[in-house]
Amino acid sequence: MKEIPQAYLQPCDQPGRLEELEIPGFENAVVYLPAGYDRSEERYSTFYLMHGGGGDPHSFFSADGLLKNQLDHMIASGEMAPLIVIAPTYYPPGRKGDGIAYSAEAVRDFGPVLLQTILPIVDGKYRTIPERYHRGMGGFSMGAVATWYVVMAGTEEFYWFMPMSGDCWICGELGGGQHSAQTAGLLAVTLRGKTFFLHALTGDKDIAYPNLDPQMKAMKEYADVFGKNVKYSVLPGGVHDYPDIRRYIYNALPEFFSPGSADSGES
Ligand code: FER
Repeated sequence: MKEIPQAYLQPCDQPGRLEELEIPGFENAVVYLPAGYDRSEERYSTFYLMHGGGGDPHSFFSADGLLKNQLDHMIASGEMAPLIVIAPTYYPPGRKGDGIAYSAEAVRDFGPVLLQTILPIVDGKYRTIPERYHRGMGGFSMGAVATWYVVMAGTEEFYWFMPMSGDCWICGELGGGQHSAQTAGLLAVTLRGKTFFLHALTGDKDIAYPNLDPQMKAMKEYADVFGKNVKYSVLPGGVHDYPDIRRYIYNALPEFFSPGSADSGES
């Protein structure tokens, strides 16, 4: 897995910008608009990026500017086509500190909110390409758990998925580890015949590795559903924190929204 170039941590001379977007019943989402958005008539792909447990929309787009700088540089260098990144939250106001059992409910309930409420708001306000081939979703930890719910329910709306350091909880908390065969089986029956691309990433020192790794291995048993359209990458030494997650985004996001990726899933 490539390292993020040091220069990408610094501000870029072709910066995009961040703004807030109101979502009924939730704190504002943070939206990243790429350089040139305000001067063009272009339409852009959208990527929905979900924070980890206890976090909020500013967890990824924090005051340190690191993810924003990274995205600016990835686009300015031509590594990645310009895109819009939306960072919503799955917590209703005041509930982000309510612990893991509540988080499990919040991410489950968030799937329908994203599909039915947030997508139309985003597509109504921004110049998006409102088609599933131009929509992706990813997230860290509980944000990955949220992503797996949308993998199950949202392939009409989404084609590209990037769960990072978090497993699928459709069979219960930490279900990817505790019930790997059942989880993989449910994913397989749900996704058989659907077209999508999924890249799961984690580190072998990550607390979620014992949950995600058996799930990904169990999924590989269903080669007709999870073939070259599913990639799984493990960073040696990678841990459960935002710096390694930014590295996963650096490696995986440029594969999205591009015709070559869907059938080139070497890991
Ligand atoms: C995992 C998925 C999510 C995991 C932890 C989480 C330990 C989230 C934890 C938290 O928000 O506290 O596989 O493994």
